Amino acid sequence: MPKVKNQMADTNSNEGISRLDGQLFIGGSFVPGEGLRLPVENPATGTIIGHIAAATQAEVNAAVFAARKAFSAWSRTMPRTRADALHRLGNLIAADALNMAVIMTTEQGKPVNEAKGEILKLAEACHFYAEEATRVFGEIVPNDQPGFQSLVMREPIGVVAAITPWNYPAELVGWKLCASLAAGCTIVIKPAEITPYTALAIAEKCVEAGIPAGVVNILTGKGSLVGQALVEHPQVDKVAFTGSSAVGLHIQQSCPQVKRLSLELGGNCPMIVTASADVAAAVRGATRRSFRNCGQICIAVNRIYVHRSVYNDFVTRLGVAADALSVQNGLENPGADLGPMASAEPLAKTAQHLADALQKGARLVAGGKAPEGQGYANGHFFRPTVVADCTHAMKVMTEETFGPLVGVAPFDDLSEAVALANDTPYGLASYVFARDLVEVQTLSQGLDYGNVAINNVDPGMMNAPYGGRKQSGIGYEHGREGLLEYFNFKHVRLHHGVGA
Ligand code: TAP
Repeated sequence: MPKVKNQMADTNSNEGISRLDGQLFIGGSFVPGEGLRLPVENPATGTIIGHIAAATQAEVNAAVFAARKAFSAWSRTMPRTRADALHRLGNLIAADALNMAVIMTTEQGKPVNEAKGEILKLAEACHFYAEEATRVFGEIVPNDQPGFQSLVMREPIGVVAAITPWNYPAELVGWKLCASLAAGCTIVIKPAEITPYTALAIAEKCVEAGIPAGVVNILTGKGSLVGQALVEHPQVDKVAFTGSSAVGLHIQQSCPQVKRLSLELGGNCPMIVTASADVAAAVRGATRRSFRNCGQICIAVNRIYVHRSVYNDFVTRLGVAADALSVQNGLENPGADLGPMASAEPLAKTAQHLADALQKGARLVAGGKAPEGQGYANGHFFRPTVVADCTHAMKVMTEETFGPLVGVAPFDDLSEAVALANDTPYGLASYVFARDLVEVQTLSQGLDYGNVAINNVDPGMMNAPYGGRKQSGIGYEHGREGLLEYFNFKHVRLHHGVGA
């Protein structure tokens, strides 16, 4: 029974998971959930690593009640006190980054080194929002009558429900958690069903950091039940959602009360490589941003438009670079380039988009199948794949694949490239490789995206707003703008009579 053997190995390698198994975090305590148990898989081996508790409606109510109760005190703590708590949380997370990374790799698949990098970025987010907490200012607004003064103040919204996907199980929880805590909000988090343990491990750090009971709560279970119950809960004041555009739209349409929503949704991100580009740099950028985390990232490069003068050179080099990437079990090989995909679902979609492209005339340049060998037999592995000579009749160019597949097509003039890049309902991130200043300016103005990265492939940084347009969402994370999503304005118009 090799499966059982594997299962033991997985469990032994990760005590953290058995400690958190079946737990919910409500009102400052870990409690065994009362609902059904749902299995969680290691995507590299196909073995079951544990079971989460599907939170019941009573547990949803208890978590929201705990957050509501904690809000009255937490919202009134001094910003410096909240900042200190966030700094402590960041330090504790950084100090335990490797153990937390192993938990993440076991449930999500990304190699341990990459998972550790994500944990450290979460720690960075804690410190960033800690500092921002002390810099939330109001305004004094000129009045049109003497003797009046108008103050515009910022007050925390209240109880936040955070609903998050599985591709970045620490950062996407953490951005919402840190912004909520900095603003003085309290939070109930519903992580993705397939990556619950990283979120529960973050809750352990909240306890160690001395964050008061009820300020942070974690509920596990299915999005359609537990997530939906939070969306519909009358005591939830804001929903902070990251996930697919389809579920984001459903949340917007099914929310029965007026409440604040921020929606960070899907992408279908283009890269444009012009005639003036540094082709080697463009190939490095495309390789990183198409295949990192197996392409399971909302800002992954899905489609690349290359000027015809450098097209063949670019395609050949990208194929070589993709073939050079290692795909391995990320627990056993912490430094692998790619691990398995997180589950069978995105793997099936990748295979489907590839078949669609090939059937419509695309040329396979690299990858196209799972790696061969016994070590890959039970996991969700796929080689990084490049298809060339693509058109917009193909799904790879028009839909989000969310897998290690990228399509490439040639263009002749810049306006054609901009039109192709903008030919999508999405507007999250776009990429440009060009050295000619006029080309750079034309493209940065013409691309209808919330983020444009030029001669690099890292559009997100903590200091700048990060968000999409069109079907990619509403609202921002990161930067001052990300924090202000967690505040209401209050206008206080005071008649003092002086000078009247
Ligand atoms: P989804 O299927 O949309 O799931 C996201 C979260 O929503 C999960 O926790 C899910 O729970 C929950 N959910 C599902 N149905 C729900 C409902 N009716 N009410 C409330 N919550 C519900 O996305 P995914 O497959 O996990 O993630 C991939 C998608 O996320 C991609 O489209 C990607 O582009 C997008 N994404 C966007 C960003 C940004 S910043 N824009 C970042 C990362 C990912 P279950 O897990 O239990 O289904």
